[in-house]
Amino acid sequence: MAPRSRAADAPRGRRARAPPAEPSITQELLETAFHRASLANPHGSSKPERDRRRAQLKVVRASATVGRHLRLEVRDLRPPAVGEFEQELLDRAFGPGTRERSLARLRRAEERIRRTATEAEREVARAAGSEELGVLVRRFYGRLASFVREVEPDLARARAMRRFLKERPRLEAGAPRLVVAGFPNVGKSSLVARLSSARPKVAPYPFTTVAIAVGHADLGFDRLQVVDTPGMLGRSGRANLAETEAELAVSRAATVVLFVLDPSGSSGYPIEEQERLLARWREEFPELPIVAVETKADLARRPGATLAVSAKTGEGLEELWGEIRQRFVPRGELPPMEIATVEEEPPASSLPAPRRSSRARSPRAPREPAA
Ligand SMILES: Nc1nc2c(ncn2[C@@H]2O[C@H](COP(=O)(O)OP(=O)(O)OP(=O)(O)O)[C@@H](O)[C@H]2O)c(=O)[nH]1
Ligand SMILES: [Mg+2]
Repeated sequence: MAPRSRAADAPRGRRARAPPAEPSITQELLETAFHRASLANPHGSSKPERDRRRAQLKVVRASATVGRHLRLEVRDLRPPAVGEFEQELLDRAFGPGTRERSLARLRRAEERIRRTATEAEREVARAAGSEELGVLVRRFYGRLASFVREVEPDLARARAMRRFLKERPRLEAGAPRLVVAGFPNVGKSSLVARLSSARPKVAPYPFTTVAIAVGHADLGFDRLQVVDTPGMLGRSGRANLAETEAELAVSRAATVVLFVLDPSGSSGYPIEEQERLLARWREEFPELPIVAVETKADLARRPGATLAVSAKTGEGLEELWGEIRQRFVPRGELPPMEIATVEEEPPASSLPAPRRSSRARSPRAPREPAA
């Protein structure tokens, strides 16, 4: 006997609504689930036996399809894909706790679907005949549809979050990271292009870089992730998403920070302001190794600058690379001891609060992102 059409089993309310221009996530998902279920074509010696088996298969397939899709929708929103950096970035972009709440609601929906399917299977096993089987399957489909509709906003949020993360390179968990940071327009991306395989956009205006980008360099014993960041201004409570992303890359993702200073004035930001921000980072993250470098040495060079480079001419880059390399040690090797220095009181902070876990880490050992 030919399988019943999915239209016959689909919840009745659905067909009465005017179809939207684009199918919603719920619609898409339910269509797929009901379609898969409608393909059930069981063997059996008698028609009643086949009808019962078909009803069982419909329940099992529809619920399994929905369950699998719900899991797929959240697969990249959990560790290891989401580390400390990504988690805080999502909090900032979508609201604190949004990811966790949506994941919890989707997990609950999946559990309810599983329980309801088990109940429906039991009822199908006890059903008296074809008519009752039809009623049971339709009722189960109706419940399934309402569970999925309830979490439609969470599904939409999960997709938006996945898209947001997809637009950014994935930071390799556990591998060393050099985060290149500083004020806007100071030459960060130009240096990243010189130091790594990345070829970020370079332009003579601030906020050319609006999200992190990653290139790679060879440390000899490990592959170094070189992270380009948007410019940051250290603005208390007024930072835009790009600035916040840069601050989080420094505070949550960096093994070592390369803080780029532009003394030439061509960036539009006074060197004193840049130095103040550097001093605050050092004060608030005393265990985070920060290498300060002055760039655009072909335009201006301050007397006494210890590390001065030019991304344009290549001057000083070898020395800089040597300075960077010695901050990294092979994984598992103990870092050399450092003597602590006392610094003056910083102004009230606008930087992300340091994490206890990052303070506890060795200053030179590659830092692992939180699972
Ligand atoms: N003369 C000279 N110009 C440089 C040097 N490094 C960068 N520039 C110029 O400075 C401008 C800004 O360079 P970027 O590398 O885009 O600076 P950025 O810090 O990444 O800028 P944002 O992404 O906007 O924060 C560009 O016009 C570069 O060509 C340098 O060493 N010498
Ligand atoms: Mg840039």
